[in-house]
Amino acid sequence: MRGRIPVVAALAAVVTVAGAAAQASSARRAPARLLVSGVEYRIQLSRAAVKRGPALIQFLNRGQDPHDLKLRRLGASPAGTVSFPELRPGALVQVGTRLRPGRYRLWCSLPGHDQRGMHAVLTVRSR
Ligand SMILES: [Cu+2]
Repeated sequence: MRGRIPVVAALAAVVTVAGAAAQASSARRAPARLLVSGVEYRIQLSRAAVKRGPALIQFLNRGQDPHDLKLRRLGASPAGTVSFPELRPGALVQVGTRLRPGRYRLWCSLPGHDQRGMHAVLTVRSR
């Protein structure tokens, strides 16, 4: 058993982990939505590009092993990394964040997974 209980939800339900910042501005601007699917050993995005600003990102583990997800703008410091919890197979989590224009790298940080192909790049448009 793990000491930490990840915030996960069944496929039918969604939990927002860190939506406060996104919600504050979503009254002015509807959030971008993105579904990120992880499987051994690939990361698939529902769309290659989203608009800047508030974003709701769902991470779904479609694989047979646990996976997690990290998201960071290219050139940003590690402190700017958005972390999704490690998910069991079939689990889904939703995280609210704000995206600045640029290119973002997404990857699974479990040992060896990034090197085996679990990474992708997302473009965030300025408008
Ligand atoms: Cu993984």
